[in-house]
Amino acid sequence: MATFDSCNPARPAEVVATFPVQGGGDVDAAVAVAADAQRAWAAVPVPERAEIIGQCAVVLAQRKSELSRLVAREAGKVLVEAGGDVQEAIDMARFVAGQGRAAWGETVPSELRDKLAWTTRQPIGVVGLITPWNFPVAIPAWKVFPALLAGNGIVLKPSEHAPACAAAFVTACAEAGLPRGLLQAVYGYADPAVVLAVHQGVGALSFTGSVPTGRAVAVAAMEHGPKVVSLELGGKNAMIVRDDADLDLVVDGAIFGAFGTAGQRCTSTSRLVVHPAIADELIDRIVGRAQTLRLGDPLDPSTDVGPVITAASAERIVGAVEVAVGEGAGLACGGRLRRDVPGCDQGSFVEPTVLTGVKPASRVAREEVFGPVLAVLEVEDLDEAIAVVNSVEYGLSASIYTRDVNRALHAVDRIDAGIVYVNAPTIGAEISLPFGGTRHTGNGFREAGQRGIEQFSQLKSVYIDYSGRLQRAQIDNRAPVTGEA
Ligand code: UN1
Repeated sequence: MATFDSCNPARPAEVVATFPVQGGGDVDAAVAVAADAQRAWAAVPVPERAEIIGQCAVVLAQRKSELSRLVAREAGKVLVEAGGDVQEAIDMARFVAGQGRAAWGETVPSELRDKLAWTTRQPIGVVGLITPWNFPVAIPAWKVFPALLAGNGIVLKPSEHAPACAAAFVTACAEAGLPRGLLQAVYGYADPAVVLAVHQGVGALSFTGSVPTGRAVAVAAMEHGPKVVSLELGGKNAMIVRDDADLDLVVDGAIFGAFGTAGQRCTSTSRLVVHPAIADELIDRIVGRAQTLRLGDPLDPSTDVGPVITAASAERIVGAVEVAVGEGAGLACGGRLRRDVPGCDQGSFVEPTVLTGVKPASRVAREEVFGPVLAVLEVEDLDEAIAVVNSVEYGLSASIYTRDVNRALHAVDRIDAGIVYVNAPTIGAEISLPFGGTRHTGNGFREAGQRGIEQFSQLKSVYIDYSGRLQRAQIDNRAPVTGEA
């Protein structure tokens, strides 16, 4: 059988794990096994499902160090951020476990006497999950735990860049007591993902990744029958900085937001929309800090910025910087691809990059770079700054730095994004609020929070008439229609 290797992006010759390249037949088998296990799981009371999910949190917490090291080795995330990734999965398991004893539907008063009206949730059946490499434990967890609580079986297709993280997550869930077969994983490149998207046995598909792949997957899924398809795609997240902002706070936020995870988060801060009165000072300070960031092995606790995931990504990122400079941006720092980072043989790193004088219409101001590149745009008027923030095709996350509460809330109201921060960068969402975006970032669903379960369950409205006679909604207890105008 053909196999593929996942490797350490810091040292691509170092193989982390070897997995089979799976295809259609493997997906068929995985769906069949998950469907079989799901029939029994759907009959398990929700609080009991929740207890097993709670146990997943316990096992993940016991393994946090080991899993974090694996995330650092396979996805190239620096150790503290790898720890955050695993912690997000633990948090999600705990949150979802708690939901197992919370409201499951709603009860509303009926307009008729002796009648009940309420909703309940039904499982979808088998759900397909396609997940990216950049949060290789957290994002599977965001999807897997709500889907399990809702009573579904699961087939998970993780990114080919982080299969070992997904496999370790699946193993932890199995050891926590998840019934055999309920959570299946299939490995490989695009093939199993495409088969999953169009599979007749899969009732819902949840995808996180790039816009072109997400669109292709969604179109294929919709063409092949009724399927709930939820998409979590890109971002072009902006931080507005007003002239009254605490600049120490802004510098810390911009550095973490733009260069954390080497800029490879869908929530990364990629635009700084700054008031001209403070722009020069702020750029100087951000550039000063950016130049002190240490590139290195993610496993070394003194490393600030790890490698980007592949050589091809690194080339794409520096290509975007070159285009930006060609379009008139100033290169204040960074912009170079580095393959000479000590201890990181042939790993591809991109230096933290700050581009100045960026025009809202230029490509780097509009297109997702997915790398450590911060584009600075100068805008004086707050409403104009908000219009710039809203002018791109994405609406995932945004932030405003100001000490003026009126300005802050004015922006919160008008920014068109799924997540808005005040005096904090665009990254760092917590799992108990919904996560997702507007416009091309997604298709209206949200992950996490109380409503994270919605993409994985069907609502059923139930009416129970205990009056013993026919009661007609909208008709009885109303004045009769006479026929006269
Ligand atoms: C992603 O970038 O794909 O808010 C997810 C954050 C993290 C999740 C990011 N909690 O940055």
